[in-house]
Amino acid sequence: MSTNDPKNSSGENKKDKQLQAFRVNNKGKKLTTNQGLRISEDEHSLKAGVRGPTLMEDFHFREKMTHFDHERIPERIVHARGYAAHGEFEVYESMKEFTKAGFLQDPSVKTPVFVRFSTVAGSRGSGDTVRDVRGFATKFYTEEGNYDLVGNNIPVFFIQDAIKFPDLVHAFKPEQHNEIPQASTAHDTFWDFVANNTESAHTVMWAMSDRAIPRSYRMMEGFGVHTFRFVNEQGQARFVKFHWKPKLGVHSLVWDEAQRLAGKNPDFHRQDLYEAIEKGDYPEWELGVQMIEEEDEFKFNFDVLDPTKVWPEELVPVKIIGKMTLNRNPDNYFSETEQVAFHPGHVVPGIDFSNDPLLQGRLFSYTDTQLSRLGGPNFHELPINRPVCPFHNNQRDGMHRMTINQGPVAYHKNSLETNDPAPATEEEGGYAHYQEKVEGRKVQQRSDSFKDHFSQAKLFWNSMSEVEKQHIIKAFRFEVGKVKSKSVQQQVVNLFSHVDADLAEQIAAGVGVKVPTSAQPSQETASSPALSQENTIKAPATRKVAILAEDGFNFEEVSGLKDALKKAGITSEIVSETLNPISSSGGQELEVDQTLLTSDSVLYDAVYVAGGKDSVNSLKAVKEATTFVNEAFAHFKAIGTAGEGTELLAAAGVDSSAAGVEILESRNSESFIQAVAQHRHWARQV
Ligand code: HDE
Repeated sequence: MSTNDPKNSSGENKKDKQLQAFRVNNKGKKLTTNQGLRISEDEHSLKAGVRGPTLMEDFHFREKMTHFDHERIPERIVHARGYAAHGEFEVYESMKEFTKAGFLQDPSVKTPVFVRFSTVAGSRGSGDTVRDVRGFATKFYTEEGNYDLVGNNIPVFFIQDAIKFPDLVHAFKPEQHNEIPQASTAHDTFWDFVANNTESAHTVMWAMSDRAIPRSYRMMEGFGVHTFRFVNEQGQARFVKFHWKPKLGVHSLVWDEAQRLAGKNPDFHRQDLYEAIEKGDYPEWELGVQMIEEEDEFKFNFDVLDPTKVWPEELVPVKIIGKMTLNRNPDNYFSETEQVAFHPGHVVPGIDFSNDPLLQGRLFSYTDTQLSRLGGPNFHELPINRPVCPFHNNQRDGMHRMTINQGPVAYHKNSLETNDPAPATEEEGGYAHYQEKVEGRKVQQRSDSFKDHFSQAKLFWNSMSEVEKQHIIKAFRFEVGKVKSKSVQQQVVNLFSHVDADLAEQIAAGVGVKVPTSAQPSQETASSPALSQENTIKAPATRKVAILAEDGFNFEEVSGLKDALKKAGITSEIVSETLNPISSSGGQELEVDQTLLTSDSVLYDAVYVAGGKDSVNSLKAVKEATTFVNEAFAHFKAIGTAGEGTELLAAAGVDSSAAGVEILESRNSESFIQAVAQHRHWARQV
């Protein structure tokens, strides 16, 4: 039994309780300086005469301004734009057979978590819906210390060795000379990197797929990417990969919509997460693990240490072991979301590393970067970063030290404090690194087993539905089409001609270069159905529908629909020309939530046009209303209407017989709800 009892079945969220000690509420309080002195004047600085100069003596002015002058810290070098939430994790059944990790033993224990989602390339103020990998970093506040699972929403990475990370990031960030473009890989340096670093081919396929434009953080998978190790009480180890599977399924935007959203609402993803949690629609993910026995290390046609490879789920099944629920928004963005510091090296007994060279390099980078970002070595004492178990060691002093360590001794070994704090034995919960046998010459080389860069890029391509393939081709044509160098465009096509002939031809045709005659595409014929989003969960819950209505709408129809949507877990908003309440043909009033100017079809999953002659006639006269419906149709969204509403559809150029366009008979909203649940109606595309 460890000294830190892993059981926390009292039901209280220890992290929440710990944070409570740091929360400050100004309600009903008098204004003071940081020294606690009450302030009598906060509008006028101290001056020599009403029109005279400000006096240095005004300590309140000086303190207020000095603090303001230093209120910014460096943004993260990557993953600068992010958003986070608190929650809990519970394991379904004891994982004792595989790992001794305390938080994976007892289903009655709820482990507090803090999860930060992010984009990678953009700076802190950039848009949410850009084409990019998303970060998915989870801090588990376990009783044995913090465990960080610092993952992404794409299961593979662009490079195989950490030494190349600065090069990769320099290539995808805005270009050196003019800091353009922001939060986008559609430029020369990124594609020059890709073309000349073939190991990136597989991950680039993912980045050009719909995975890189998620509908919501709540609808993304998460992956630990690297291979880690589970180690049990007996010291037996297995290779493990981690997966987060969203209960709402994996869904994406379409590219045109994503670009419009970046202007209409750059906070689209953070607002979606914030509002879902405020409403009580707590997002959930199941934690899954893929495990490979140590003796099977060389049994596969990929190297288990290679971070550019997936372990196809059909070969190595994902065992679902627990569930995470995000149920509380942070109190303060800066204190929590900005100051949280993740590190893939924050592990607990029972979880260990593999020799993946990308992971090994990350183990250095994360503490190092916090030193400049958070200003010194004591960032672990910030409330959001503190473990919920006590911590004791001989590390002292440094910028912003907050603990007061008692006694004269800060060294080991000592006799004055009988060697305290003393290392714990493994039985007492002391972390012991897995004793993997390693022998070798010091070399700067890549293993031959890492050199197949195309088979899994082809596997991914083979696994896509026709629609997903079309999206990938378009994404390549967009991104590579923005590249100015013809030579780089040609090199990109040369590279992807090693993946698939049709893909290479389609990119080449789009960007006006030729496919090399010597191209030899990968011969991989396998596919992995788990990789296609077409096979995901489809459900109506937490979707958002706009109901377009004006004076003269049909009250029974709209109120019946609203009730039915609510029952299905769908939020609806009335969108009208102004914010004045609207009255139905029978004289009943209804509050309006948004106007045709403050909202837009890209902010909703589906649109419904209310019936009622006068209402439809008014809507037909407003350009924003027809655009609303037309765009929803172009973005493959469900569209519903009844009665005269079909006239607005016709005015918007919408084919009423197309997939996902539901003309409701006798007020039965079920078919519309089912159409919303489908997420998008790709039959319109093919
Ligand atoms: Fe990171 N990464 N990374 N990364 N990463 C950072 O740490 C780094 C990699 C990931 O919400 C930085 O605190 C190197 C893979 C996430 O706060 C930095 C390498 C994966 C976040 C860093 C990688 C990730 C980061 C920047 C290659 C998925 C945001 C600020 C060896 C498994 C965490 C910071 C948050 C952040 C380094 C590759 C995920 C510079 C050197 C692979 C989710 O330390």
